[in-house]
Amino acid sequence: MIRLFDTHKVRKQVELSGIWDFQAVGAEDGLPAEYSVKLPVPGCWEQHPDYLKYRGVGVYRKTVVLDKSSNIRLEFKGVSHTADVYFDGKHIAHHYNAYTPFSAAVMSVPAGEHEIVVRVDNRFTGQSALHIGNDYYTYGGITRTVALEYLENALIERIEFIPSLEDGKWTANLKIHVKNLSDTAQRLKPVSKIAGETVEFDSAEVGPEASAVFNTKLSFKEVKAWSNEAPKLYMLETSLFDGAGNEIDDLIERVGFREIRVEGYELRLNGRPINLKGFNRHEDYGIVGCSIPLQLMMKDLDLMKEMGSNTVRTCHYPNDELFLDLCDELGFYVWEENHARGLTLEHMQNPNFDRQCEDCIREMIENHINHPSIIIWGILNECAGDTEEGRVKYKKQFDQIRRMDGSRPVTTAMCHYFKELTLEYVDIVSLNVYSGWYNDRNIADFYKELNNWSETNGAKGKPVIMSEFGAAAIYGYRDPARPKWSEERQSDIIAESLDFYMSRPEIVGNLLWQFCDCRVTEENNWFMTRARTHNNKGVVDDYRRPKLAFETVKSKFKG
Ligand code: ADA
Repeated sequence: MIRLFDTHKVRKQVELSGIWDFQAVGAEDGLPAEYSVKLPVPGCWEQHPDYLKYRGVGVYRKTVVLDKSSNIRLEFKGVSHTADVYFDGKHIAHHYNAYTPFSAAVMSVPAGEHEIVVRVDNRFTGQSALHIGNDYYTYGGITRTVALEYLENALIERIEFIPSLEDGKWTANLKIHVKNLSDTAQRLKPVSKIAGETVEFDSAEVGPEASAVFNTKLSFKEVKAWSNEAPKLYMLETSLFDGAGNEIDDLIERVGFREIRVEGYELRLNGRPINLKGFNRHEDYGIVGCSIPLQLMMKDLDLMKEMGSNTVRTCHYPNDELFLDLCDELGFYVWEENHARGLTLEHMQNPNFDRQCEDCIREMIENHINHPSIIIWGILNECAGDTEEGRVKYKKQFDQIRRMDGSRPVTTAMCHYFKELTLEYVDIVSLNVYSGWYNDRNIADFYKELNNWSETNGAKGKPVIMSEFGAAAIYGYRDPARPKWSEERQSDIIAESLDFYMSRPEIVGNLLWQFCDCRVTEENNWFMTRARTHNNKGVVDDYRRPKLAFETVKSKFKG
């Protein structure tokens, strides 16, 4: 499944999910002559008995048959973590980062059989600044859906729909990004339909192989707002016409009318203060790894809802669009962030770091800007924001986000208490604090010290989110002495944390670390502090079996 709704009526789109040929190869090898294995796409290669912990290079192959001669585009929703794509032997795309989509067009492809080959690399090398051995697992493979699209000589590349409330009335800025694929100039004209209104743009001449943006501001009389309680969605259908008036392409988006703002210590949705109750969730599930099928994504959200949660943080990378579609439909608030976890200054000095972060932010926002569920953009979880060089990099990334989308508050989850230099850049102060687990500091006293520090060091008057807190427990390990790693102790620490944090007026959100246990890498000695080579701080385990803390969280969030 590509999305939870049809994105085209005109453009023909074929999903390439299914069984692909696969061959593991050496890092220096060329493309294989023979393929000995079959693997499902989407999927992680770790689900195959021969590749349970394979870190290396693997090549996927699929034969497709085009029923007519056409320009085509291949769209990959996620390949972990570096992809090189070949079409009929010709290299057409290179992409780094497991968690953002990319595409490549091929012009004038004849009807008949063609070969798609994807070389996938999940190694940790100096080339990769963001995927490193870390406290989550970097799986390998084509882990999200692939689609093949038939294109005419121009296409709608993407659409941006930014709603806002002006004097109680909904308006929206609408931008249609189109591209002329041909080598001659042509007149193009988009027409959009939403909520019973039709928007005719003036046609414009677009140069050979050039892009153009059609921009307008819309006002609406009677539309319903999107919120957690009533997640009303609208289809935004845009057609593209050529100079002769032929409808040559279309793109359907699904949007919601909602506005999110920080006002004083409050986070306001459609003018009304909201409180975020939720979880950090890694895309990880026993057996299937990071390639989670729809029904299990939905199960996660159902479990969160059962606990009275309304929010999910996509720690520490952009998520599968299907998951975001579900959040839109079910009315979950989402904090989405770029890909980075715990990078030291040395990691941030990798020559590829700035570019890889910039690409990740750009691809995240371009692809996810229309999801009403996303109400916060985050960056650089627990990186070196306590250094001068780090501060400059944080600023650069916040500036990039605000340039691309000024409609959502920005934040970063921080842990360099009393030293962080980035407080002035955030709209919301986000604190990762493990009092009670990594140390026996008093939860309330330590928070008050932190709050005092942030208020006097650049974040005066800003709301706070407790972006991570929690404790580890091994599923099934019960002990009346309530030692660390027992389900009882985890539940105690969470209960005490929630009782205090939920009583503070400036804390607008509590996001537990974490929803589910997740696999971590053996590299960088993670196994030494992570029993089972998993981060065990989930309130459910990696198979979603609830620990004692499940009921505790439920009683606090619902109580
Ligand atoms: C950090 C980090 C998480 C996780 C957590 C933990 O706060 O952001 O990714 O590693 O600590 O379990 O210690």
